[in-house]
Amino acid sequence: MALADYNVYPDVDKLMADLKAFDLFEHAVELEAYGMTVIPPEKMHSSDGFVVRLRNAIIRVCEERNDVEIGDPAKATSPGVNAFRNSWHLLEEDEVFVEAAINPIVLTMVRWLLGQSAVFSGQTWIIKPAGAPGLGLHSDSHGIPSGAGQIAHMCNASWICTDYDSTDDGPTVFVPGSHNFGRATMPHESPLEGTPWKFVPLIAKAGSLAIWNGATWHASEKRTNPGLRVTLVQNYMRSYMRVQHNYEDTSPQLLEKYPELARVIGKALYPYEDPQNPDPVRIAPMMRTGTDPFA
Ligand SMILES: O=C(O)CCC(=O)C(=O)O
Ligand SMILES: [Fe+2]
Repeated sequence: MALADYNVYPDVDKLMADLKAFDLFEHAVELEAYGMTVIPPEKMHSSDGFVVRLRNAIIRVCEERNDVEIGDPAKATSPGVNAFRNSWHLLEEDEVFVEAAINPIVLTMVRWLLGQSAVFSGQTWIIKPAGAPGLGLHSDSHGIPSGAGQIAHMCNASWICTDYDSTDDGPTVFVPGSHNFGRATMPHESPLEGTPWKFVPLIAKAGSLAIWNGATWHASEKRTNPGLRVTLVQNYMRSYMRVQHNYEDTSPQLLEKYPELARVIGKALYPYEDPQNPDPVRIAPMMRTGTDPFA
């Protein structure tokens, strides 16, 4: 008799049943041990043609929102810096983004990491041309202070929309086990050249899902191959520590009279004001909070 059969711990029993039915035990263990795992397309239970529809939708929305022409990502050259703008908040642009967000394998792994109350936090694309630089090592668990690393607080469930065959494709890279450090990277640990930490590349076929504990340190390599790397990034979070009232609408008169008030209501913190664009002014303090409990 399996422990789940006693039916005394429903939040876990359902997960165990799903992990078994979808053959995900190895991925669940990798996620615990390494802080990340890659689930191949054949295990994703996606509908026919899903990843092609997803890739096409990303390209279409990018073209429409940014007034650029991209065409076939395998043949496209750099669409220019404008293509990187307006990349967030895709859910209502095409139902394929809803399919991506509620895929049963995605939700099983998300709930394994974040519990049954996990919530969807945001979707954005990455469209990366030849010559695009990499990104330094960082944690996505913005706002989680060091000392709170025993559990995952948020995660990143990214759909790989073009093949990542080697580091020349400019893939994400990970420091295995770094989720257990329970803190964000310090500036001197961040650049891939010179960081003392060992990292591994995300190698995966289009249609795979890469999922990582948001606290797992990751970065990306420079892309040297022609064509575009296309990714749908999805963030999920635990539901706790949400404000009871959205004080973003506090009157300008009060804010001006009481300058401390803006800080107290988190005026410069998440969520973004512009739904389609991350706001560096809001990201920086959220990320810094991850380095120290007093930050
Ligand atoms: O793969 C990349 O380019 C880095 C992406 C990243 O940091 C993220 O999705 O959080
Ligand atoms: Fe990241």
